[in-house]
Amino acid sequence: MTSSLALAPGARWYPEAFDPQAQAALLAEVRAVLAQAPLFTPTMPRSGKPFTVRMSDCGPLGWVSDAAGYRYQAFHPDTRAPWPPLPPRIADAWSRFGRADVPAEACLINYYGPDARMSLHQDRDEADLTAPVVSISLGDTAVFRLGTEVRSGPTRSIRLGSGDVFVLSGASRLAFHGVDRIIPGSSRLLAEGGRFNLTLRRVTAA
Ligand code: MD3
Ligand code: FE
Repeated sequence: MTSSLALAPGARWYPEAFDPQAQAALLAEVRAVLAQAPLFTPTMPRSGKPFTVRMSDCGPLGWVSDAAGYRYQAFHPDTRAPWPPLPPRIADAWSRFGRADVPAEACLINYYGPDARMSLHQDRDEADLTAPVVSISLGDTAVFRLGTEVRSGPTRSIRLGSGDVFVLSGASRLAFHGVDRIIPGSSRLLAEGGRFNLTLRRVTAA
């Protein structure tokens, strides 16, 4: 049994849904993906400015950003190789916290070093906005900001720690959100420090 908190309609937080042993097993799956699909540095579509977060993906589709824009595609932007398949424990997390009837199509892996952040944004590159997004945090704590569907609306700050799961659906699926900062040294899961966040999604319309 995993307890949870409803932060807003459609936004549910499961603190420490994964115990340290399960976190280590998920991390091993992430490492194996990254051995095949190394972290890349996305750039902003208009300015070409690099993100401070580095990324990779697994599953049939992966999210990328470069001069041509934001999109999902089936291959790594640098190696051009197909994304590795979803590893079993990551796929199971989608079935358990997201949807059991259809598999996830994309798992975006974000890596935050000590100075990385993610500005307030909406996730709207998915044709299917009815499916939830499942987020898994591994490593250093993130100071996460959750707003509403309106950019200028009120926000709240939530500390997402290692092993936490956050599920967005329904009325919160188009909420603005971002990562203000991470707290270096707050977890010992990653030998190199920093934080991985996995987001599992459906991308194509049903
Ligand atoms: C709220 N990632 O990859 S995960 C992203 O911690 C992203 O790396 C953040 O925002 C991170 O797009 C936040 C939690 C999350 C994920 C998707 C959401 C919150 C969300 C979609 C809608 C509203
Ligand atoms: Fe997002």
